[in-house]
Amino acid sequence: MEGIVVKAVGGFYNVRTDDNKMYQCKARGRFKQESLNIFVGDRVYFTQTNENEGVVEKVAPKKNRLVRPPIVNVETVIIFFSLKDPPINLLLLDRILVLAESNYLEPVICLNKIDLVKEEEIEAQEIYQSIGYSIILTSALTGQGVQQVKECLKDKISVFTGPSGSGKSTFLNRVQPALKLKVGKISSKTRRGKQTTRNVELLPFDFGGMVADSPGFSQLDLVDIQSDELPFLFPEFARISVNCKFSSCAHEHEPSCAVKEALERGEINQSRYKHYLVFLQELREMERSY
Ligand SMILES: Nc1nc2c(ncn2[C@@H]2O[C@H](COP(=O)(O)OP(=O)(O)O)[C@@H](O)[C@H]2O)c(=O)[nH]1
Ligand SMILES: [Mg+2]
Ligand SMILES: [Zn+2]
Repeated sequence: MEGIVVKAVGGFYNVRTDDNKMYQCKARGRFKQESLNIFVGDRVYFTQTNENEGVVEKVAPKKNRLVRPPIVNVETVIIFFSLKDPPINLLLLDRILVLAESNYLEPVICLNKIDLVKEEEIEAQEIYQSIGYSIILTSALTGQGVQQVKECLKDKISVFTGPSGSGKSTFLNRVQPALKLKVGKISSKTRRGKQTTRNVELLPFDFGGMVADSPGFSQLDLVDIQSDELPFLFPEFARISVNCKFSSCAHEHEPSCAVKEALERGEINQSRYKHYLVFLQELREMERSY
């Protein structure tokens, strides 16, 4: 039999089969040493030992792995920012996009709390749409964007990520009220919500697909990324860098750099380029400290 690990606690794996039955599984003896290699999100093959128990025999190859929360085979990452309370932070958005790109995830950017701002005031929408990212304007309050987000979640393993207080839990409850996720109260001091989500578990959508109940990328260090990879994690840079004089161009001080030329023509966004330099510095400093 086969299914997906939706929860892992103390050597037990809760596995959901494609026909939505749950089995509590242990790892086969021989496999136990490798049991550290079984994660939430893994597709596993198991032998049924009891009505709702089994033994994992084999794990399918993983497509990717997030470190925090520990979850594998994520396909869609819903990047959730509110436009107000708290306001959008483009440096953090670019950091999450770099992490998503480096993990081969398909990012969808939700700009939430659209009910609090005017649509024509949303600068971020144009910047990121022109790069090619999917943007959905949402409101957990009015329900705007719920249908569009559902289409992105259908039949996929997804994580929601983004700052605390941006409305992730409220919105997910709107997508599927039965999830009953805890909603954090915004503290009037910081205008940020409290962190209310913890252990990772995949929750099923009744329209198909699953979502991690704790936010992805909760550790936002750019670990495991090499500084010379970074130019390829900004897709709009990668597309035109074929025209840079040097194939290893870091788009910094090199002559005949197509990226810098595009920046001067206004075809590359200033804040994206600025954040690129911030991350480049960060990665080089990490590399020097090894
Ligand atoms: N005006 C408005 N408030 C929202 C919206 N979505 C969430 N909120 C509020 O923002 C606060 C934080 O929401 P929560 O779902 O806990 O955010 P999370 O930390 O990202 O999970 C709560 O007080 C929600 O009621 C929205 O679309 N519009
Ligand atoms: Mg939450
Ligand atoms: Zn260049």
